[in-house]
Amino acid sequence: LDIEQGLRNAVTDARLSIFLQPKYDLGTERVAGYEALLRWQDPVLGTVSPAEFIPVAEQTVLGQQLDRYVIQKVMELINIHLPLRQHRSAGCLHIAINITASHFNDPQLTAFIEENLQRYRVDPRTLCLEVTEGVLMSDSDHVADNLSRLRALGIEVAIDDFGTGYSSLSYLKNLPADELKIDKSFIDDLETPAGATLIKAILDVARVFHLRVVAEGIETENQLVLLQELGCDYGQGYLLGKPAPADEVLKQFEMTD
Ligand code: G
Ligand code: G
Ligand code: MN
Ligand code: NA
Repeated sequence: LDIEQGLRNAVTDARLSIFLQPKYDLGTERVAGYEALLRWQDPVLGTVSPAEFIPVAEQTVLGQQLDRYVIQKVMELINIHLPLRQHRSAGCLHIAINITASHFNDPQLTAFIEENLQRYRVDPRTLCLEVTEGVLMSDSDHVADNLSRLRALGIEVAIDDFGTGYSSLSYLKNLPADELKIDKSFIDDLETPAGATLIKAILDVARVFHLRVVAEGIETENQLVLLQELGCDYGQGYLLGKPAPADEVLKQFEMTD
């Protein structure tokens, strides 16, 4: 049984689940939103990490199916668990979804998202789509069209794994994005002088281009304090919260309505 066949079965047998990891506002130390992370529990293969199966899926039509599965599931979760007032006004909880690079080239992506926004009565401002640098640098018309239509709806776009791709700083100018997520590898180096300087430089550049910054993979108290001192907007990482099953995470919001 290989990953591809296993994944095909998983999609049809609903053995995939959505976990959510909190994103904290480092100024207020409050949860600003969550990132949806796919988990696959297979009876034969055990727990398979998306780091293993996303690259395999991306080679086939499964990549698109997985993205659509996550998009639909997340909207359903918001519909079920988040009180409407939580996703009616800007500045409320954001839920981020990772979108595979190839899927952004799908001319039907925006229409699919719009259908689900309507079906599940989700305010588009609740959603953020995470894409890698390569997507935003693509010269495909479909990519540009999806990006501008999605952002016109009020959906935010975040650049995931920032710093690990092309990273020519000139491309940040006029970039159709709202947020930049600094890859964990840079946060790991934060306690070295060169590492701290690099983060400072990224924060400066982001400010010039009006991009909010998220530090990924914060694992120690010292990293957190340093990032707060540098004025980094948001943070994610095991220190602040590990990914947990979406239903468990979102239960708290139902209660407060
Ligand atoms: O959650 P974890 O650290 O195991 O994720 C590993 C990788 O898989 C990360 O690069 C993450 O962005 C990616 N990933 C997790 N969930 C999804 C998803 O729902 N869709 C896509 N396209 N990638 C995901
Ligand atoms: O590529 P992307 O940034 O979407 O991947 C996020 C991945 O990083 C997820 O698989 C998530 O489980 C993982 N992750 C989140 N926080 C931490 C952390 O503090 N340490 C480590 N090692 N992984 C983390
Ligand atoms: Mn991500
Ligand atoms: Na990332």
